Amino acid sequence: MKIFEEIADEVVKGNSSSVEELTKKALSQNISAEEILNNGLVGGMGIVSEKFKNNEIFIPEVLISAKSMNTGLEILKPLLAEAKVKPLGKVVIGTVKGDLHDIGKNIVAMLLKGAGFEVIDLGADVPKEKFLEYVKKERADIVGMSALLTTTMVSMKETIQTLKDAGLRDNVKIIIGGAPVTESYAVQIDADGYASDAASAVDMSKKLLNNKEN
Ligand code: B1M
Repeated sequence: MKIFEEIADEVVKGNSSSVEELTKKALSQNISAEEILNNGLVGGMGIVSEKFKNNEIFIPEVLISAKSMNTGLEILKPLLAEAKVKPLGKVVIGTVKGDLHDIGKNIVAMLLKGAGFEVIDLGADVPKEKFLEYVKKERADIVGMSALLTTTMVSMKETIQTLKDAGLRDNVKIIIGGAPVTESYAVQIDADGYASDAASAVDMSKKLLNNKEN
């Protein structure tokens, strides 16, 4: 449908006022909030995600697109809640204890949201106890941890141990990332996945949940 392409296009351009206008226009044409979300907004962020992965666009453009997507999402939210549209899964995400770097984590959170996940962002400097609390409280499907300092990577390991001690390790998939983090570190600390960038974090999250269902 042309209006979906138009919404997606404006998300890619990061044009919040057009996204708002087109989202309202689509609703006035009796198109469901779910379709607008999946085909328009999420479709647009999917293109952004691919472009970011291919180095065709960079962080500022991703942030602007995500902001425009959020403008549309805010309009749809009450309708989606009414229609009980099921998100792809629930992700609890944060930058680990001692670490204040949140730019990369915020991009990961935005792309996950853009892909249709429900994201609970705990912010930065998140202690292991808080991850545990939210995994329990929110019945999360995925825990996402970010670290930018070599000295804080150990908090990822401690958080996983805390989940194990609470008997909740097997209830969630754990994905980690951040500049100093590697695939082999993920294996070493018993995380389920590592992603080098935000778009890969979305791919990995989808993959892990598919495996969880099987
Ligand atoms: Co700091 N800092 N910093 N810093 N900082 C680095 C990380 C550093 C490499 C700079 C350097 O020395 N060359 C260095 C770390 C060295 C090390 O440990 N090996 C460093 C240091 C030392 C420090 C301080 C200790 C400096 C000081 O005070 N002496 C201090 C620590 C504070 C603390 O955290 N306790 C500090 C402070 C800061 C600022 C507050 C000033 C600021 C952060 C602001 C903020 O985030 N709100 C800052 C910044 C901006 C940086 C650099 C310059 C940029 C980081 C960034 O945002 N990159 C950084 C140098 C660098 O990386 N070139 C540096 C852009 C971002 C989009 O990339 O976060 O890697 P990134 O995220 C990517 C991927 O990694 C991945 O996807 C993202 C998008 O593609 N990803 C995930 C990230 N999280 C993921 C999670 C996933 C999956 C993928 O799954 C859940």
